[in-house]
Amino acid sequence: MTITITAFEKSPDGGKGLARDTRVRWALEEVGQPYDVRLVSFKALKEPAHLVLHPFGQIPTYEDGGLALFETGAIVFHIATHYPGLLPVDGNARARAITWIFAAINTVEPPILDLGNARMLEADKPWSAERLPMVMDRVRDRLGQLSRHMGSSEWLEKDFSAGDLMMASVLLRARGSGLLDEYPNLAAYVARGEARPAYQRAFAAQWAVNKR
Ligand code: GTB
Repeated sequence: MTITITAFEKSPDGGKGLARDTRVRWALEEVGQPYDVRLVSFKALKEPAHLVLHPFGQIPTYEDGGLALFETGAIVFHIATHYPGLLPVDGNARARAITWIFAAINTVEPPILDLGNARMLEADKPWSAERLPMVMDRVRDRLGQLSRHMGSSEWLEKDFSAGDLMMASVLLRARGSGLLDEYPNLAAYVARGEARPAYQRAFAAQWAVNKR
């Protein structure tokens, strides 16, 4: 049975790879698992056939035989625990890598998402100009902490892991604001992720669907 994921029929980012199917594609490419993609319109996301798979009416979902998953953290964790290549075998190193998956989605992603909303959805509000610097500073707080922690390290732990895949995917969303480039070691870290052949294949696959 081939794994099937869902992705936007037409991603609003026009193929920049920022929609969350890219991180799932990347994980599957890293572990060498072939997959099919079912493209879904915004309308279909909220229809019963999709809501059965994803109660919040979003992409991506992941189906493999009788298993259906949603939430990229859970999907990438599942892929990483099911197939070799994305988590260390040693117990402590494995637990640390898993910790970084959670750190990426629970601690680093929320302020970056808030900034995206502030820039895209709230820009026309009368209070937007007053709020935006505060939202940007919250992102800077997190990026600064991560930047100091990483120093000149290549990856978050010794070897590339699912934790790096999630962290780099989350940080990519901060690039458009210019904030990522304020932290050259983080910008270089993300670029190292993007240079991986598995990421390149994942990006190309979503680009083929969404290019503008
Ligand atoms: N926590 C969930 C997860 O990690 O899986 C969040 C999933 C999610 O937000 N999915 C978005 C979605 O389906 C797509 S990725 N939204 C439709 C809806 O909620 O109705 C978010 C996204 C959208 C657009 C851009 N972009 O244009 O740059 C980037 C990211």
